[in-house]
Amino acid sequence: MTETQFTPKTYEGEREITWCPGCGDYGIIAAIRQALAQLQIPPHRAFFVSGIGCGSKLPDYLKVNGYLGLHGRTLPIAQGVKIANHDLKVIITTGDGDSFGIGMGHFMHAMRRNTNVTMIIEDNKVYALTKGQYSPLSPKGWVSSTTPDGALEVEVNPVLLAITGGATFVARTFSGDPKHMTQIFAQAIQHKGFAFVDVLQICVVYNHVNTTEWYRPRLYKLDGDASYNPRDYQAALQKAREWGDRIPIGVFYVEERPTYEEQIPALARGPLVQHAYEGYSKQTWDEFRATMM
Ligand SMILES: Cc1ncc(C[n+]2csc(CCOP(=O)(O)OP(=O)(O)O)c2C)c(N)n1
Ligand code: SF4
Repeated sequence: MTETQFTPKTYEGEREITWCPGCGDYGIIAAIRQALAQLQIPPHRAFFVSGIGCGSKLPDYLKVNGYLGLHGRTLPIAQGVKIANHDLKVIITTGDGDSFGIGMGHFMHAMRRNTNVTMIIEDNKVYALTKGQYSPLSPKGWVSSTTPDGALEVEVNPVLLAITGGATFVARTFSGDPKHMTQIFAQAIQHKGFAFVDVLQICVVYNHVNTTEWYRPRLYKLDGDASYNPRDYQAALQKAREWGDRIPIGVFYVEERPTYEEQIPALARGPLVQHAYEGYSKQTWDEFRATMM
């Protein structure tokens, strides 16, 4: 039997957590730490990227490599990190506003590239940090400070969008189900390619509709349905459209496709950060680096 080296505590950060009591983000961060320990990922081999928002504070509360980027710019950063050092496990933790509002364009292109990163959405269906304005995931008719008469647009369906956009692992889980989240996060992190996980996240301050009491009787697990095959594209599309009285959680879709990094010839010689100073002296590189500091 091999000895366990890393435990969920290994990844615990030192900063004081400032989320509201009862926020679903507490469950998400606990499940992420569980999944990292389950996979025995050394903290220095994990790189978390986030944007701006309540959920985007998450990497700040972990003891791993992390980068809190600009609002909506998680994916350019995450893909850059992955290309510079494809030995790292790159994980994005971000809100639905960050990803599907200002960050939407990046999302579409990252999926079709199939960059080998994991994107975890803390989906509370509002812009919580900035006091509860509607987000692209708020349902049509949603009343907020910016939509006092109800949102006019239909909401984005993130799972359907991920399947049709080219993500090669697409799942949904719930911030109130620690075991399910851990299992889904571990699968997503292990997947080779763009892995997308939509986490239905409780926001006790700005979302009084999609509460724990609202979700519990509606959620059911695809994982428990032996007749469901996540490699069946048409079945996945159909499941992704289900919302309302019954809401599926679990793995919707899985596909194998070459990753973006695999198709870059230079990366076959190992991570870029380990390449020799080809054609330039070390002094030249050191001088160049010094100009960037
Ligand atoms: C370029 C830019 N535009 C707008 C903002 C203001 N802003 C900060 S967080 C945020 C929305 C966050 O919502 P979401 O990503 O859903 O995260 P949550 O707070 O709900 O976890 C906005 C609009 C900003 N910081 N930068
Ligand atoms: S406002 Fe909502 S999302 Fe933000 S910390 Fe509080 S409960 Fe969590």
